[in-house]
Amino acid sequence: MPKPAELEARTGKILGGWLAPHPPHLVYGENPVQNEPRSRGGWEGLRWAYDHCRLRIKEQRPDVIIVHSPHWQTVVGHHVLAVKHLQGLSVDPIFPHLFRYRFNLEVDTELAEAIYDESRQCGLTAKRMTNPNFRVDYGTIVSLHMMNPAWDIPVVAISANNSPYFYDDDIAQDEMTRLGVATRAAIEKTGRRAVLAASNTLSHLHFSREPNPELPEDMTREHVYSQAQYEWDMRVITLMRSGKTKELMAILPEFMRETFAEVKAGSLTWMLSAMGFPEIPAKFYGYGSVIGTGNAVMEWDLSQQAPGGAP
Ligand code: 2X7
Ligand code: FE2
Repeated sequence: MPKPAELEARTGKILGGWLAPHPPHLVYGENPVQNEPRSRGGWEGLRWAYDHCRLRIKEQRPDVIIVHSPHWQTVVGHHVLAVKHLQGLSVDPIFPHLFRYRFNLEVDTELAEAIYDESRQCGLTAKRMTNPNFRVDYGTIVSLHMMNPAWDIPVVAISANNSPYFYDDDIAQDEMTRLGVATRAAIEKTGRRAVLAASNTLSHLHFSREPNPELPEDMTREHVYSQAQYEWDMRVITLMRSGKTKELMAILPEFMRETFAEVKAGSLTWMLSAMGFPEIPAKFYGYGSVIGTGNAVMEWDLSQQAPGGAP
């Protein structure tokens, strides 16, 4: 019979979740060795907001970071990265002059397999991504790099199934809710201490041209797309900051319609569902526009909760 302490040690747990936006501009502004283009900086308000996440990850030392990315779009089912080691060059198709990143990452394949199994048990169409030459999308890489630039913690990446763009919001977000439940079950069964990342921008209308092609990081030209988009972002962030998760979920469809919010891809819904839609205030670390879009770095800290969810 395992002792209670051993059982406790084996019970997985979600330590927290992050709204972790992925404009490639953030990595470009950081000038890491992995990214070829060089910059003079830029978007510091958002980049430095990620310092809080880096610190938390150093303190918490999770076993794994799990990210759901809108830029790994899959038409049939929810795919899970299930190759132990992946490396290659990832290029942003819209901003190749800002993002050409040499990635080199370790995947927690046991957890990936468990997410796949649990997803199927939840009635979802799911697939393991086992191509060893797979080119990881920039959304996954930017969020993970900004959260943990040392890349010394294994990761799992989950695709954004395109259902939100084919079906009514209710049906599609229900898929993401079930994916969240499956993810949580997999974490608990494999005994992982996991941090989650919803790789999402908020309001998503953006300038159709770079304001200064000579200097993309020209911060005199960066601003919110419109007052209306900004006010929507603040409304949504206010609900997150006050722990009004039910109200947040209720206005998401309108938010998506009014601002083309990238949360439509399902990453935020997946993450909140995995965390049991916690009615706790999310911590706000920074907001900034990138080519007009609205982005916030925020944390739902569950580290004080017992395994199973109760605080
Ligand atoms: O993918 C993105 C994004 N979500 C927001 C802003 C700029 C570029 O890429
Ligand atoms: Fe995006």
